[in-house]
Amino acid sequence: MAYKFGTKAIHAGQSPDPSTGAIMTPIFQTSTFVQASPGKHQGYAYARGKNPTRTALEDCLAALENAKHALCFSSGMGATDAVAKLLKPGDEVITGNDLYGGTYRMFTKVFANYGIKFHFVDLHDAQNIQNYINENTKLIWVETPTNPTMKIVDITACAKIAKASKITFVVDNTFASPYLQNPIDLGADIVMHSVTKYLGGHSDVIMGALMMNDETLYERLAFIHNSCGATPGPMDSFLVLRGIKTLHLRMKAHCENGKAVAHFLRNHPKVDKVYWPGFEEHPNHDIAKKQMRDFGGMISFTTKNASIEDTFKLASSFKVFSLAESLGGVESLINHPATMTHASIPKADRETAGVVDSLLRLSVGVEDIEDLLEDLAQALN
Ligand code: P1T
Repeated sequence: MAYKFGTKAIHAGQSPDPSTGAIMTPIFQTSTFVQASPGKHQGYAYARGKNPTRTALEDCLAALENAKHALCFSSGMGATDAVAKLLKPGDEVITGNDLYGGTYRMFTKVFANYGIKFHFVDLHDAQNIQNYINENTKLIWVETPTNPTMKIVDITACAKIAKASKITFVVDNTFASPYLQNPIDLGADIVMHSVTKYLGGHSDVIMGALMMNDETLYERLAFIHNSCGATPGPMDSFLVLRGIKTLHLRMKAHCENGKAVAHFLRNHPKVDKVYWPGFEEHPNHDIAKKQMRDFGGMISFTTKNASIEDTFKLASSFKVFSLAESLGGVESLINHPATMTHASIPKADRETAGVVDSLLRLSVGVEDIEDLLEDLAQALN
């Protein structure tokens, strides 16, 4: 039977522990598993490769993204690193020009040194990709909504282009979460998540994940996963399994609060631009409406005539929102992308993507909306 999202979030991959009946998957805090004779074991040999707590989480994550397989990594960057390791010198990658700063840094400062070429392209019109495809193109990497200006990329259109040229197509689905968007259903080959964010949901774990259907791709990535070893421990796997049980409830609240905050900001006299995919005038809003179920709780905004000093002052004047990197937790956060999450991107490239010094990014949490709006009002006053 195909269960709905909330039921999968609570149950997928998990059944009562056969030895005790414990309803929660135990934390298998062990590095190794005893073998009856060499190679004769119950599916688990050494915990870098496989651990039962992690297996339960991987099965749950695969179910949430309507995928056959999932692999969990010790961070989102660990997951991205594994995908990049599918490439070899001479290969080319097409990606967006508005990306999480850490992804940009890994592509330009690590993998470019191994002879891999990256094209950072405006993906407002997915057809733009066509201009950069040649026989060396092996990967298309897309974030949507993008971090931090919430640009929307047409997943179905990218998938068609990728398929026609036999290019592996990856979607970083961190900002949407599987509750709002399922890229594999729209033709993506791999979905990547910073599990640290909405999936974990409680700002207490760093983790990443990849989900996919194709068996060969899964085997190649599972080989890299085990060989290179960026695999998470059982305690973190347990915390995420527990966090995911309320993903659907949290996401509903993030979307509701996000909508209220976005409208509040748009109507505030000191606010200049507001980036939130739910606005009709937001670029590619019609595509967001097609490929997402709601618009989420991530919002960026600029204030009128603000210097960087004014922006720093504003960022530090909140009482409920905390000034911190990261997003997707129950608590509301504010971030200054230009000097925090996106500091590794050269200023000119950053500014082309809209990441100007006066831009602030909000991860709207699930606190009472009246308190969030009051906090915004007092800070902007
Ligand atoms: O932090 P980590 O779990 O390694 O995930 C990296 C990552 C990948 N993709 C996206 C879209 C991300 O936003 C991130 C991490 N981002 C932040 C820490 C941030 O505050 O934007």
